Amino acid sequence: MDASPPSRLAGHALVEALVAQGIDTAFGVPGESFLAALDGFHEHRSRIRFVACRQEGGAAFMADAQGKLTGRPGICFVTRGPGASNAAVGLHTAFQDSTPMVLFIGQVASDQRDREAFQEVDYRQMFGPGTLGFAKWVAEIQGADRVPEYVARAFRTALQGRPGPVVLVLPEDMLVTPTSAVVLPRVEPAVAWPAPGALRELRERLLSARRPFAIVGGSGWDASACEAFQRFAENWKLPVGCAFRSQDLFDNRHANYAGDVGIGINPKLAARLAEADLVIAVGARLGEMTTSGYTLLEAPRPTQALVHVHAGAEELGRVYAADLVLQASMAAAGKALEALAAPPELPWAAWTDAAHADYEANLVGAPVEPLDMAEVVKTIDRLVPSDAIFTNGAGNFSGWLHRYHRYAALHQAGRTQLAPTSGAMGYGVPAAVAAALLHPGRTVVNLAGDGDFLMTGQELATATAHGAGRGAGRLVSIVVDNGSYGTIRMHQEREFPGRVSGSDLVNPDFAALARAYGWRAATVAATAGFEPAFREALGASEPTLLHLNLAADVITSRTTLGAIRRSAEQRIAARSR
Ligand SMILES: Cc1ncc(C[n+]2csc(CCOP(=O)(O)OP(=O)(O)O)c2C)c(N)n1
Repeated sequence: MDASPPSRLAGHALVEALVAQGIDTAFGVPGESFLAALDGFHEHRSRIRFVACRQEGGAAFMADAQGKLTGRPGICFVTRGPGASNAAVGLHTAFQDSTPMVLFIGQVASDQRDREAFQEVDYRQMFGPGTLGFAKWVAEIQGADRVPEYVARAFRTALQGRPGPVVLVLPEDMLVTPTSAVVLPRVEPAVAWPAPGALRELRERLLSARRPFAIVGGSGWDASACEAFQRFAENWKLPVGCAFRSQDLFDNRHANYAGDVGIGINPKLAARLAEADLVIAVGARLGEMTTSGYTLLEAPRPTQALVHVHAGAEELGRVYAADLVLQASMAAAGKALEALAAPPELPWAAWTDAAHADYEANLVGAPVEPLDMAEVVKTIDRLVPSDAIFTNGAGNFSGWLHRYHRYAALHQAGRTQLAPTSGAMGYGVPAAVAAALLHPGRTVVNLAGDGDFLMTGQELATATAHGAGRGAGRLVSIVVDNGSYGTIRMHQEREFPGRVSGSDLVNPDFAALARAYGWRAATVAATAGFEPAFREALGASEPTLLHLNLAADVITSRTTLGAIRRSAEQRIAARSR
């Protein structure tokens, strides 16, 4: 038995418990509701740092990025009602992305509960698992002596099965109560292995397939799992597509890579997937964005035979009536799949080669003047180290990154893509700041829209305050300014052509704004100006914002607003004839 530590405040024990779980960084915005926990961070400051952010939405996005980068739960501390409300966006993002996270929320003292005391909210109602959108588990720590128990369970719940966020509520009086409770050891999630019978059946299905296709996605991957999955794909010469915003789970330069199965999918890839006779989805939830609104794989019963491999039993059969389900953690899935013996000749070799050729061909787009976003992304790709981390929030601008950037795989470089499958605007800046703080030696590039950027742009101040982007690595945020909530404008032009409503933006001078936060900055209006500006950013020892002016008409990497409007007008005219 461990000897009991001397009595200390529960807030201190809480921070000790985080250290025991291997956490060295927590993000948050302070509140008077958890002063004793903040004091715990002070007490243990040589082992764990508290990164104070400028808005809880930014802090929660940073914790999500931490969860994605480390594979351990990201940690976020916020105060009662207002703080928790702001943090909700990060919680929702972590839920949809299956990112392990623990959000700690300060709560009113126990003897004030249920009076609608100052900032009081019932978080079990607000975020409870019943909402199916915010948290896997919401609990209030019931007494100082039980801090270790709740923290360990929170970590296990966040990591095990389908990973996700957990909320732990901290009554103020609990945090200031002394306790001698011993913290519990580091939690390692249970590993689920696929059943041998199911693996045999998967092999038989592969042997009788003619046009198989593998989709990799979701969370819970580590380097060895990714490597093992790659060997499985090589052994069986499978074309591999990455689920929406999971593009770093497979080497984008690999001969089996077929492209990303997400928004703005390569039409040839969509056609190939529709033609496949067997889809093997590993780790992906197969959400709306990956399935093009449940059409590429028709819900609930796809036309293709479907093998679904997922760590969470509750995900298997939830949307798709798959032909075969395998419940497995990604590490175990990788090992089991790579051990499946493949025949020497596979009838679909040409199909896989063609899939990769389609991907390569999709890297070439029509040139655009004066600013060609494809060239911008390719320039970045050429100049940054292969382990550079790319972050983005939501908006059409991200389509250029997803189409033209060739992500390195997790097993080659660690995670290189931080992007919200929830489509949360504002994710990219905080994720980039978190990545730069957690990996000071790696280069971090954020691509943001003008709308997207200003949702959380205040976190440039957090970067400055905590020295992000001042190590060996570089931190660059690129704002694609088209004076518009362009994505919404695009949908408007398609549905209500010519009737712009609520989607025009009047922007600040982004370069001046960045300088005010202590960043370097430059504005680029034409393709030729980008490379020198980006090279300068890579040479600088401070973070840099590059402000790019893009005509609103250049709405995606495939079409223009004008073309969308014209085809909508023709459609409407044809209907009224
Ligand atoms: C937090 C949040 N609010 C609203 C939306 C709806 N939405 C999706 S894309 C978009 C516009 C994005 O604009 P911008 O960042 O300028 O990028 P663009 O589409 O112009 O490239 C909006 C408002 C969202 N996804 N997330």
